[in-house]
Amino acid sequence: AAGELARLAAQEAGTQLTPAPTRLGDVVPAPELVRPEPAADFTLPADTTIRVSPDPTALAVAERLADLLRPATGYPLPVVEADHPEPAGGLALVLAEQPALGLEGYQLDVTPTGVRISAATAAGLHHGTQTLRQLLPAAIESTTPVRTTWTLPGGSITDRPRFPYRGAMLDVARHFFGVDEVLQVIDHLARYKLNHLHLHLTDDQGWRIAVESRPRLTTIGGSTAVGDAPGGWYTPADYQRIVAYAADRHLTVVPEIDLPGHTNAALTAYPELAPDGTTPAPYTGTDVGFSYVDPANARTYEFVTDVLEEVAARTPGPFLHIGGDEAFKVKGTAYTGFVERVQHIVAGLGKTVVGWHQLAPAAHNEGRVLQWWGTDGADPATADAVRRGARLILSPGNHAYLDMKYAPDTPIGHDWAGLIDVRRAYDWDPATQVADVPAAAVLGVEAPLWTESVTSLAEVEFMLLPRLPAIAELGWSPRATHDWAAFRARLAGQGPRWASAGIAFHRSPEIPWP
Ligand code: TNX
Repeated sequence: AAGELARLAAQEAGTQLTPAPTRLGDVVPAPELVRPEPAADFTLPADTTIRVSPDPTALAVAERLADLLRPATGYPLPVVEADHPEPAGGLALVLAEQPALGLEGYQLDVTPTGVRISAATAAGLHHGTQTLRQLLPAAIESTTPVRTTWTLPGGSITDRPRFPYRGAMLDVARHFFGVDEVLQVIDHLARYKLNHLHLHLTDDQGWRIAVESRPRLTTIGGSTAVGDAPGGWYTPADYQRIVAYAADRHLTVVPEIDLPGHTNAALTAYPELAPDGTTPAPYTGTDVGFSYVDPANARTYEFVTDVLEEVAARTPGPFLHIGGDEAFKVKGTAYTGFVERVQHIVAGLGKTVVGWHQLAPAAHNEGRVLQWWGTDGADPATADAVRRGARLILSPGNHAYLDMKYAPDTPIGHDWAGLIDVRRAYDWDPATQVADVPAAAVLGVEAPLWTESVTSLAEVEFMLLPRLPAIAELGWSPRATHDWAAFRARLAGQGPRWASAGIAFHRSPEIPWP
């Protein structure tokens, strides 16, 4: 009680007690190699500078780092270019050849003279800055100045990802999320070193991306959402803002145009593509599998080409996702024939096709990627597609689906794939999830958030946190670090960070939150 009184008194006096520094290994996702040096802690002085290699992409990482650290520290943190940046009592971001670190790895050293992050790429530097952020006290996430000592634990981290593709999906079709909300979601992904944002842009309940050659897709198809929720869509400038903001945080946007099913919104706008040519009623319920564009109509392929051409032209990343799920009314060769034509259109636009694993029976197309959302790893059709050359993104419904409820009393979400609390999200291995698929065919992991019942950014955050870091860790950390007891202890340390940032999260009873 006396200690508590002293703490309150100190708070009232406008000072805060010095927090114990975070331990060097307390990072999510777990780094590959951590070597603590207990005598080498470093405290940021108020006149800290960020020295950075003279390269525009490295400079952008330094500016983002300054943006992250300025609000809570209140320090000016000038960014200074230097040919051979050294910490010199502050922070240094060094771009230099380091073959062992690959395309996204980094080396971070905390010594009494400062913090040095080096990497061969700006992406590596960026991931290193996300580690640096987690090594500072949780108050660093505050949006207003906090008076404390900003101490980092001494030692070295050498780190690089296990898988090249680490993503999350946001369904902006069932409920619409505006640009500013998407940008905040991107921030959460970047924290945990994810590098892809998959946007589910079209579905029965709404079409969310403007296509200039087909304006009614958004003016009509974009006006609805689940229930009475407001519609909405991204103009080319909106989409450009999302893509650029993501790129600044080393995330690639993967746009999905879901075909041939999940197309009721498109058919309300262009009924000539409907199998019977009649205009369907707008759909604001949550059933799936009833709508489809007519695979036997030549105009369908003109439509698909027009749409994919514009989306491809506005998307700098390599991937175009064509959906392909739950087209229950397009069966057999009608389905595979449609998919093969669309895969061909995507290839012609210079993009790599991604689709849900229902695409598996269609012929292989150079580079194609299947997103597996099954719950039973015995899936001969997917294994066969992999033998024919497909690569996989793993989104097992019973582990990685962020729209599943945590527990029976979770107020929003589904439970068709089971309840998913943190341990269930964490306890699987992407390399062995689908039988008869070699680990080398696994491109990585993705955590999808479907939004039939998710209506606001606060609800998105509640479903993302704390499960997203579990999926992120499976995608980034070497399997040798996989350990539930250690993970739950490290994850617990993220709670105060989200609290400092004002982010609502699910206080899972599985995690020993401080
Ligand atoms: C299945 S998973 C769907 C979505 C739903 C989701 C709800 C997949 C490729 N399709 O249309 O939103 O279940 O969990």
